[in-house]
Amino acid sequence: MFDARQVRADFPILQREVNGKPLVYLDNAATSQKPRATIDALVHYYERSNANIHRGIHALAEEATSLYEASRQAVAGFVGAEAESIVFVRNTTEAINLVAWRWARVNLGPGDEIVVSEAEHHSNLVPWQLIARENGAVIRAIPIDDDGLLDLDAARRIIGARTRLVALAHMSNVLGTIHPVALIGRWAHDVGARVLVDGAQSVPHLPVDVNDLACDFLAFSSHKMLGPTGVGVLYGRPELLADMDPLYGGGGMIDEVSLDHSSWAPPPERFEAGTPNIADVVALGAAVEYLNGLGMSNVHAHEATLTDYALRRLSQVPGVTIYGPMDVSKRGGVVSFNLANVHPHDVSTIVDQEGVAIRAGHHCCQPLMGRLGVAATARASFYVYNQEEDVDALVRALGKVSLIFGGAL
Ligand code: C6P
Repeated sequence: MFDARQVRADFPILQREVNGKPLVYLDNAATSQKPRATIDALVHYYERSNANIHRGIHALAEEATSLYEASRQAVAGFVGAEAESIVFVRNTTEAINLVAWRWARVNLGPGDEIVVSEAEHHSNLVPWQLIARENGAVIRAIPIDDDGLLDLDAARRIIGARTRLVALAHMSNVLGTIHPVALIGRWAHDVGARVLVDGAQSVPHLPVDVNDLACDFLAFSSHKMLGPTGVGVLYGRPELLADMDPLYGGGGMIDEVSLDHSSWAPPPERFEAGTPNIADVVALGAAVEYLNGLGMSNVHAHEATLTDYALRRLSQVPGVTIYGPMDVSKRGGVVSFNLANVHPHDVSTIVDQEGVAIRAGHHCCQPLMGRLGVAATARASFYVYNQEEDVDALVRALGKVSLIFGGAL
């Protein structure tokens, strides 16, 4: 197990103050902070190796190309995949949209069903709605129960002969629930459907292997896993990617072009038209190495311990409602809560004055908010550099909320 205090020292931003208080960063589900290793890789790339890739044959171009492709190898290894099945895009949202427009739009017709859950992020719902409008597909949602777990009996009933795609978040960005995507994926495969896993919240925090999940597509974002913004990853089963047309046309994605016809390069280049985000992809490779150094099982274990502590401490706050399962074996390090009669934006603003950064809002999950019967929640989310004292700082800051709102709680 690593020492979170030592890890914290690797993150320059965590040494700063906010509102005159030491920064306590608990908004990791939105984006993580970056270790010196990621920042150095970015700076080093621009200072030493900057050139366009897959084009020139001068030394610098070849160096930049091999750094970019080494990062693809590292990312592939991180999720148990081959490099050819890793496509670099901008973020999880773009990865899911790529599958929507170039797989679902082509392969689904009227009445074909796309199964999601009630707890999906808009990025794993709105793209399917757009596609359904085009091709008449139907979206069905697996409900969640009062503990924030997927209703597996309902899932069993909903997944059937009409199901062509099951698209599920591996871990909820609101409830923290880790969904049994491998099990549900097997049910989907049994009826001949494809499986897309939204790994935006799981890949940064748990060991994830596409072979164990047996998924057809996996989407995740660099910026939530210690890497830079502007890079997302789509893993796709090689035979599925090979069957898909590109989303964008241009340089770098073709085999041959004439004035009236073009043929495509094989994946992954087929899906990476134009000059990609080379520097940020290279720095993502450094972030992946950093996480490998910590060990993903250790990352998960650290967050489970911290989440258990947070659930116990937060439960003692007067007027609190915590959403999602209380059993840490069923969840990751995301804890949503509300204080009675206080808007979560007020909670967030007041704790921010104490240097504690949390998120408040609907977290891009409006259908889930409807299911929970709230407009918004406050949310604390943890990562490798957080410690029990960060939870203590949050609980102390919530005490200030109680003082200000006094009788309302
Ligand atoms: N959730 C949060 O604060 P992008 O923005 O494309 O990198 O990731 C989208 C996304 C998709 N799925 C899940 C489960 C997510 O949590 C997110 C991003 C952030 O919860 C920003 S809304």
